Amino acid sequence: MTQYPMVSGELPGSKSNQLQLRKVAAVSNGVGTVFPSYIQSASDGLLVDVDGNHLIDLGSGIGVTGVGNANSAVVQAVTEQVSKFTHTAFAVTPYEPYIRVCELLNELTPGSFEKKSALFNSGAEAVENAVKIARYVTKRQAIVVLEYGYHGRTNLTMAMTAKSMPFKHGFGPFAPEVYRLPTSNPLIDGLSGSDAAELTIGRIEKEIGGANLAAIVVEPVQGEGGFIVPAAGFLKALAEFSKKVGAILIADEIQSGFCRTGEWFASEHHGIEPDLITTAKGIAGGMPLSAVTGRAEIMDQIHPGGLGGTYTGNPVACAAAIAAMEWMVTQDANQMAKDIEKTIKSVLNKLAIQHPEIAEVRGMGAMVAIEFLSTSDRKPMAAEVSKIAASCHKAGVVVLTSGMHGNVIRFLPPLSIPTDILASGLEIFAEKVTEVLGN
Ligand code: PLZ
Repeated sequence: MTQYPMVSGELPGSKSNQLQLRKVAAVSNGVGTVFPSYIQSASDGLLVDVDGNHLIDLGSGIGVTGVGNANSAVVQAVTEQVSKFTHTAFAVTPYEPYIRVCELLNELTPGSFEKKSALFNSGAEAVENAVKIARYVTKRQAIVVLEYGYHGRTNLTMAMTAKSMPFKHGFGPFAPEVYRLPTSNPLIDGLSGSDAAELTIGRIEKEIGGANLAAIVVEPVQGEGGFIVPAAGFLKALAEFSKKVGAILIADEIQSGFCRTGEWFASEHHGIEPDLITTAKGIAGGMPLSAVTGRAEIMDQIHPGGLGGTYTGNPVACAAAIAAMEWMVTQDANQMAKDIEKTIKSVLNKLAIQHPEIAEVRGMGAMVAIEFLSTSDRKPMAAEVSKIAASCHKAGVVVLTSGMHGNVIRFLPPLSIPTDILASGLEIFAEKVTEVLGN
């Protein structure tokens, strides 16, 4: 049996290095590349680079290819659609796949109430539109977001994103009426969900006033923030408060959705039924598509033409999404995520016993992270974490860092990753942690 990763010589290899020279010459410096091995093909948990190296993919292109790269059902659906037509603009002359995606989203997202959806291109665009809808419907302006939150790179979503470097630095002024308030981060605040919620709600009441609140936007498991899972009861309390004051609860499930956490949507772990849900990433097997799904009585208040865009709900992306969602249903992708959680946590929990710098192993399903704090003063160990990630890359394992302080490594492999490939990637990760921490 072939052993992965399969790497010959140094990474990145010579062909990748040549491409990197062209990249530096042609592509804006503002577009970064964490691991410049250039990819020519990919499958379930493997990325093959232009030098023929087979890398283990524990990041799914930032949580996108949950169904696996070049998933055969997605490839077939895309191929068929692309040979029929590639674009008409749904707002001009519509087509059926757009409707089917909306039907599937209305059915699969949490909430037993009647729902409607609208499609967009990127995650940030979905968040922008959810906020537009919430402001229109409530006739209010204030948007509450949480510490460690990430919602995108457009002007409004930069305002909603917590971390300055690299996302916001120098790009202001940012959109007004966005308020960042404390979240529940059990490792750091040590608070119960209801105590953390009391603090946040108290701040909303004093600093904004419930009557001015249009929406609270939450990530049920925070993505770029470092896979922080709010303590039980926190989101439920925010949902109840939001309802009480006539505001809208928006769950940004762009990273946590589509079976990533072992449920269709991470909101289900918290027992909440958000008024609006934003989705993207895992929705379409790598094709760019995003959506806002929510209560029909909210979604239907917007005037015709109020929501849209030239490419929104592109037919090829819709065909991919239908195939991807059907694959997740028929293959029981939630079970895959739960199995991945067991494999990852068994390795990481053992590693945490060996290394006291591992402050926490957390997350759900195939969305698990490990946070490093120094044992002497509990300071974030960002330098060590980037060293660990770089050594994994050199060994052919793609891992991603995250967290406000860059001291978290997150694992979000494709749900379809074969167990032996996942195990091999984790084994290398464990070796590199021990190498870097040296104990
Ligand atoms: N909301 C919760 O995770 C995208 C961004 C990576 P777009 N996260 C990865 C980067 O460096 O740009 C994300 C997310 C959550 C919104 C978004 C934004 O989605 O499709 O990148 O616009």
